[in-house]
Amino acid sequence: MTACRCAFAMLIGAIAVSNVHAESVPGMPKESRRPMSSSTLTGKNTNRLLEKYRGKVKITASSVYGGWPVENLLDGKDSPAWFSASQDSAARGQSPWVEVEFAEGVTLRRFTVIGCRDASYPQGYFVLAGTLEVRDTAGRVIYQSALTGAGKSHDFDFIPDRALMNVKSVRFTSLADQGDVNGSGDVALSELLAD
Ligand SMILES: [Ca+2]
Repeated sequence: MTACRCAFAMLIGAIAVSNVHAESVPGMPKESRRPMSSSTLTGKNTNRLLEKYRGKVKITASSVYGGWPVENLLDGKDSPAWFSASQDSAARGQSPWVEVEFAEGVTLRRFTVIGCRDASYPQGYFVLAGTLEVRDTAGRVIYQSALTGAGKSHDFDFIPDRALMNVKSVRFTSLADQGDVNGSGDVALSELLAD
């Protein structure tokens, strides 16, 4: 992996997502269909759910770069991060995603995606905009929302206007990223938090 330090060539991504809106899903709460807005971190996510089910959740991704496994998303540390495989980025025409699956239906109040803070490759791999899709134990999409990342590390904080019940899986997918500003064409995320 070659870290490109010619950072902040993210203008293209920012423009690309300006017209993206959360898709309409039948039966989805009205609040979820609002247009994409900037994510704002409001206090720390307690990570209640992932602490409670530690070791009992299934974590998967669209791909993995060797040495930066998907388990890095749940290790409780900003570094190391998870990296997608080479060329698995929105900037390269792909839809890289990460997903948490619970062993049983849970109540979800908040889901936070911590942007790349990897100590070795801290720049050039950010996801700039992404969408969250939550499914219940019947496989139905019960919540979908798209956000642009907030802050210098591009974090995403999804807070539904009411608690989501009977949640089985949560998937975050990159809509725009810096896959075109690093040598590998990949993206990275540091951590996932669920309350
Ligand atoms: Ca981590």
